[in-house]
Amino acid sequence: MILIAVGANLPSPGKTVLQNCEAAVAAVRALPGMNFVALSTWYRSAPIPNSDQPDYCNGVIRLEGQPDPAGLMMDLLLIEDRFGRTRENPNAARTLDLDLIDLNGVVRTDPSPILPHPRAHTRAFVLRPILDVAPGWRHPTKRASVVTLFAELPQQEIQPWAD
Ligand code: PH2
Ligand code: MG
Ligand code: MG
Repeated sequence: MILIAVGANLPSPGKTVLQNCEAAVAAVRALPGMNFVALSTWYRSAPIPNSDQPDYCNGVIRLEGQPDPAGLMMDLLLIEDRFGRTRENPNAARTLDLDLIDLNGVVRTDPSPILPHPRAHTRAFVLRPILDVAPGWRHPTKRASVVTLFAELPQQEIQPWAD
C-alpha cells in the first residue's frame, strides 16, 4: 500500500486551494508504475504550528505498486513545482505539498525520502484522511493502528472542507 498526503493553503493562478488539490490527485494518478485505489474526503484544518496562514486543505491518496522510493519522491517534487510551489522555509504557506507517508511498509532513515514520513503519526490532517482510505493501516514503526494513533492524538481541530 502506498499513501500520499496532499496539502495546500494557497491558490495558484486560475485555481482555488481545493482545485490545486484535485488537480494534484489527477497528476499523481497519471504517474507510471502505480494503480490508484482510493481518495479520501478533503479536510480543512488550521496550520500546524499555529500561525496566521490560511487554513489548509488536506487529503490522502491510496495507491498500489512497487515504485522506487527516490524516483517516486522526485516525481512528487516535480508535480509540486508544476503547481508553482516555492520553498522559502519548511512551514511556509504553499500551493501544493505532496508527502510520501508510507510505501509498502518500507522503513529507512536515509537516503531521502525518510519512510514512513517522520511526522505522519502526530498529525490529524494526515491520520483522519487515512481512516477514509485505509482504516486497517498500521504505522510501520509505531506498531499502532491508524485508529489508535488518531484516537490518542492531542486535540487538533479538523473538519470536512465543504466548499
Ligand atoms: N503541512 C505542513 C505544516 N503544517 N498544517 C496543516 N493543517 N496541514 C498541512 O498540510 C501542513 C500543516 C508542512 O508540510
Ligand atoms: Mg508536508
Ligand atoms: Mg512536503
